[in-house]
Amino acid sequence: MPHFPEGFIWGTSTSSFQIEGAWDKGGKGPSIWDAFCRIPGRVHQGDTGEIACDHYHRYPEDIARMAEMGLKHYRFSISWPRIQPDGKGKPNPEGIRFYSELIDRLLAHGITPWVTLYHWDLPLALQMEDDGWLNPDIATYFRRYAEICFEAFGDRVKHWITLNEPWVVAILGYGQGTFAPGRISNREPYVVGHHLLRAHAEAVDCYRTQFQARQGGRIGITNNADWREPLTDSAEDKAAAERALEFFLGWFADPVYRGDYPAVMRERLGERLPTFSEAEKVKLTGSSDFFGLNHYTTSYAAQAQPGDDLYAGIYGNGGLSEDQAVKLSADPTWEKTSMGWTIVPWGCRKLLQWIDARYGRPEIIITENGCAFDDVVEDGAVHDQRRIDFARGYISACHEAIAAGVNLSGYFLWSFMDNFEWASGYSKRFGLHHVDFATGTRTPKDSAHWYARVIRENGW
Ligand code: PNW
Repeated sequence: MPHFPEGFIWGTSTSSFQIEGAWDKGGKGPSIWDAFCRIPGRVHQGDTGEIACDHYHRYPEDIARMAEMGLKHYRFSISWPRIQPDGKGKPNPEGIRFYSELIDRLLAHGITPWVTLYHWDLPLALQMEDDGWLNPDIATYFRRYAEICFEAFGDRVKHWITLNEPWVVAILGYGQGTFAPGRISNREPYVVGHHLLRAHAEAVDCYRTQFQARQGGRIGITNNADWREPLTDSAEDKAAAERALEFFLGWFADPVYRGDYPAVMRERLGERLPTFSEAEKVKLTGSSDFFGLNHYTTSYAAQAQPGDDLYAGIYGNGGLSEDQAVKLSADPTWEKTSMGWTIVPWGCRKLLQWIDARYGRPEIIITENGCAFDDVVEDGAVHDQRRIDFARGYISACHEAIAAGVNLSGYFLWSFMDNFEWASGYSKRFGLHHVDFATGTRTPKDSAHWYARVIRENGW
């Protein structure tokens, strides 16, 4: 049985909007996702986050279940509008108290909290009054919000993640318009990406100058990336795959590890890609204590040919494919999850090796990996063998990457329980626990029992 290095971190992940509910309780202000859900047609069957898993009220039960699994690490996010209802100004004491009690209870059960500051639920007022991530001033607001969190929770939280998946915020929120705030543009994503990076750098600077020495924690950013496999051995297709990875992950990781955007983005985007000042480059360079990675799927990449419809039969999400001149496709033999995402474990190994080489062997932590499948509840059990097979495949790929020299130190499964899957509402289930959204009842799936054993044995 393959084992992982001593001290390898095994965890599960969630996010505030997807599980908490209590959308207008405890002094919380509305977020852009509360608003987006109420626009007809944006979210599957008009689902909302009003109740979600009701984790806001049921967190003691959820933490008890975590402890039952033997979970030692749990990643969750803080809802900015619970802390600052309109995104600015004084902290809301009830919001502070909620997360403080959550953290205390996790620690009392021997579970280490990994806290994401921003997992997409922007205070609505910042969107309506300040244009959200399009406004350069948001870096200052985010720094202030982060400071409140470090101040309130940093005595107990030692693992911080500034932003979850800025690529999704920029591309799905401002490029394709399928996520809040629902804007469609081929210019705004690059502006938004720029201010997300500046905001990240400000939060890290705040932590490092005001808190890190005293509190002794670590802080980083989490990016998402699929793997891009060249469709053929041609030089053109290899270059296309490399370019696709640079537009996907290099966009957000190069500034953090190398101080600026990939050259290929500058060449192809010209003035649509903003530029960093020298001071910003200094703040960004080295601004992550670990390389947070969310990874779900793989596709082939080929050089786009004139007349190609880059979005025809689109497989997955390539971002703005025309900007990259990349045509994506999937091998018909690859199995897919209920999201339509291909299951290709070796893509995970190759991506880890690509990151390892490009960024100089950083410490990598997979902060999300997982899959959606439909559940059948029979006699109080969910026999989700496909989820077990998926996780076994990807965890094996992680093991191979480590054997090949990659400095991977942790793996978090998405997700601890079924939850609000954004534009798909409650129709997609990623959880290790089945949630009946009518009653809130949680049922551990077979995958939860399987993962508990992986954690216990540090391997499988
Ligand atoms: C991530 N894409 O979202 C998020 O961090 C989670 O909140 C989410 O539930 C999970 O993955 C599953 O979707 C993504 O289109 C959403 O490439 C979309 C994409 C990637 C990640």
